[in-house]
Amino acid sequence: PRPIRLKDYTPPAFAIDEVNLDIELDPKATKVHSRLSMRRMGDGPLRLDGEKLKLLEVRIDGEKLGANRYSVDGEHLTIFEVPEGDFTLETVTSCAPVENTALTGLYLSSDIYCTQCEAEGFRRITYYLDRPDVMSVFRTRIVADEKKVPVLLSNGNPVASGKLKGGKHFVEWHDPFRKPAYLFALVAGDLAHVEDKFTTMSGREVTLRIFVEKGNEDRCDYAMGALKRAMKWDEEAFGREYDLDIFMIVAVSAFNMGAMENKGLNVFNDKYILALPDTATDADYAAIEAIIAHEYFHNWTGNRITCRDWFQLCLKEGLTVFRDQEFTGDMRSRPVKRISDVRLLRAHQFPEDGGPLAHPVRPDSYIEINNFYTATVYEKGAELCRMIHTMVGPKRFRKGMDLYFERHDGEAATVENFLDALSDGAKIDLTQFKRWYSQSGTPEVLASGRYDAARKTYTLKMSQVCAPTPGQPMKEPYHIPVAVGLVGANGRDMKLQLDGEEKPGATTRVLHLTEREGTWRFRNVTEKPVPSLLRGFTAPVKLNAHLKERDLVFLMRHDSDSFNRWEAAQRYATGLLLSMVEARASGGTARKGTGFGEMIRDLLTAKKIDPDFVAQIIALPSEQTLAQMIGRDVDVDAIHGAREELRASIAAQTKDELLSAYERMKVDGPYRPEAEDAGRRALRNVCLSYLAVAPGKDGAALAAAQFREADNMTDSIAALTVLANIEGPERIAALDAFYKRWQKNHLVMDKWLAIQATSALPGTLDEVKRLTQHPAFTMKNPNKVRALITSFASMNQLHFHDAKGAGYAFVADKVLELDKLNPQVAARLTGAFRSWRQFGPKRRKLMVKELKRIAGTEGLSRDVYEIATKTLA
Ligand code: B3K
Ligand code: ZN
Repeated sequence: PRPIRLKDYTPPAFAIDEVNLDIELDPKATKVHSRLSMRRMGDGPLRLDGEKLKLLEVRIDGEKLGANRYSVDGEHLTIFEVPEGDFTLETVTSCAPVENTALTGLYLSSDIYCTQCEAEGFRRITYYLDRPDVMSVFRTRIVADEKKVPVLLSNGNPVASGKLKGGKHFVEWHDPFRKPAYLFALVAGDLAHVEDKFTTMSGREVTLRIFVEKGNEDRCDYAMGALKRAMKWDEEAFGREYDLDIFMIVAVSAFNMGAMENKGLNVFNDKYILALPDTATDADYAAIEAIIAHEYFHNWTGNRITCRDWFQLCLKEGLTVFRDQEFTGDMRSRPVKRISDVRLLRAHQFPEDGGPLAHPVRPDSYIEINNFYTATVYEKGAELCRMIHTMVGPKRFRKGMDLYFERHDGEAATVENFLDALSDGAKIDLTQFKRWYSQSGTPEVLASGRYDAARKTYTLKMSQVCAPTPGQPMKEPYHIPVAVGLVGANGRDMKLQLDGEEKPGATTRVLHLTEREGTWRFRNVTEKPVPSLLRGFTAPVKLNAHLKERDLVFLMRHDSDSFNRWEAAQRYATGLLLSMVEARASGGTARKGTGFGEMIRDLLTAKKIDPDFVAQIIALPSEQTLAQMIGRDVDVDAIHGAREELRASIAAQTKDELLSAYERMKVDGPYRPEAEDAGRRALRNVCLSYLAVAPGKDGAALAAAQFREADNMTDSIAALTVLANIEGPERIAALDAFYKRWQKNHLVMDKWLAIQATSALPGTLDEVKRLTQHPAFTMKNPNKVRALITSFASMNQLHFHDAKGAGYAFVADKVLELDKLNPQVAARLTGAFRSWRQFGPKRRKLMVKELKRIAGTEGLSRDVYEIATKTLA
């Protein structure tokens, strides 16, 4: 397969002014009659994209073309000659939704017809210029059996419907907004719906409908509420109003990712819609709210302004993630949201950026675009928007965004368009900043400070380096905004006065590191401060500030910036854990540190606490995080052992406080998913997980009791997770009871699978293998694959990296099996091998062997081929 390159972009040779689709649904042979009003725009032949289609007829301006006038292969339909002026191209094709296991294009989820067109799925529905810069007005007429398929949905507004002979019926939809084909959607089946209304800021009434499989109507309330909050927030925060008369969401069970922002007809993985207290966890509720918002926000950032080409993906994804993060920050706890976003960035994006699959936020080449819906494009992309927001502040950022919408509404835009609008509207020079979009890798910032007591100055030096990444040996310096505070011995922030400034000002300042090195001198600093750097994580960098342990302890207690308090705690714990890991490897003794336990004790006994934040700060860094910090010759057993040891010693040190917090944090009254109650549950359950490893058997008993008595899924799952990691009859009994109770609920069964796949107990791999044969599992459903196999491969570091390579071999087998069904999901799973260079020679060899086996398999998809070969390179 050949790579596609950004530098080869050329505008389309034809425009499509109108699309008329007539789709007659049938599982084995869906017939699509398409009429495209076309117009020549540039040179070149008319070459339409099409895959897995049976071509039945081609006509131009009504005249049927003989086989000598066109050619077809597996990817294109080329018409040799077309009229000079406007013309109509008609094709009749057929496709087979029931055979579509790749879940891109038109497929069946249970018995529901459903489409996924982003990035290049529309070409599996009909021949088309399937690229985002070809925008058109769509009219879609859907025909199906009235009894079996009563609900027929597409984008826009319904304009006609009626009965047809032979028990069939039709509905016709018209979407007045020009859009690229990737935003097309069709959903049809025997669906139920719930309905609500939203009045927009200009007073228009919009009908809101959520469609679900029958019987699930009572599980949509939270999603509907979240949708209304998102609609209101976008009006207030960005001045963006919804533009059609109806907004629809459909929940389906077979879906390659989280959700899809099709114009007026979002399609969701039902995991992110369906929720009741006894089936969904707090984390599920939070994810539902965030994803509903994300897809809704795409209506402006993605749909009204779309991408010129797929290299510009971050234009809609990074920006929309930034918007949904801000939304959640407003709806819930802002500091906790920031902490969890940075956790996510470090867990997924940093390793990507430091490994063989590193690519810029705007990639310059790809083999399979679906492989580029990555943490880099999404999460780092969001960080880039956030940095601009940090540098200009909310008011100017809004001005920049207003200008972006004003200039590019209705267009397919580029990253340059976005940066120009922001730079003009928010009045900031982004010339150097733009490097963030084209250079891959995570910059490292080194900082050191010196206090001069005689002069009362504090001098801060910072420098930046960025290690080479694939294809990029050298990097130009980045424009890095670093928010800085200086904390006095009393724990208070000092007012900051930089050299050359008349008087002291704010206590947090954003410094701009734009060269390889920079120096800042603060004046009138009356005592030696502890620096609090990169407050709020103002840039996606790795900061090394050489802070002493006692400074970390000080910051974790006193920093006014919540993010940096959490950060200091994480660094402290990480330092301790790394020394323990090393001690295990060298047979030496580890540094002893009780500071973390003391902090936990203080936090848990403080008068006023924010439970959600405390839950974050007292949790230890994950095994994966530690592996990343170590970076080479990683010993997964030593990491696991050290982390368990520290966990147990903290638990022993603070058992009484943990127990009393566990009691105090109990939430009374009926379950409410709101952040306040969720925070209490989160803290209570972190306490439970520590107590489980405290001396004595109380922890296990508490977990067993909580498991029996829980009236909500959050508490039930937390208890079951603890039990699943303790060998014995209670474990089996709990897993069985859970299974018996929830076997009919496929989403809850996913949790049951994932808990077993992530257990640290020996024998987990065999259990996972057994579970692949269990009725609750199928390779055909991506949620099941992710719950069982991806969880094992990417969240069970201990067992995936089994010393003999059994974990690798199992996952590689599954990759190959899955690739035949669903290349996109198989390619994701292949990513589990990406950090092979971090491990010792034995494991490296075993991983490379599996990667080579994958890469060398005949008939491999483009998706898996690209990931496997790039990972090896
Ligand atoms: N835009 C979709 C992702 C499509 C992925 C295609 N492989 C969902 C989202 O980001 O909102
Ligand atoms: Zn998105």
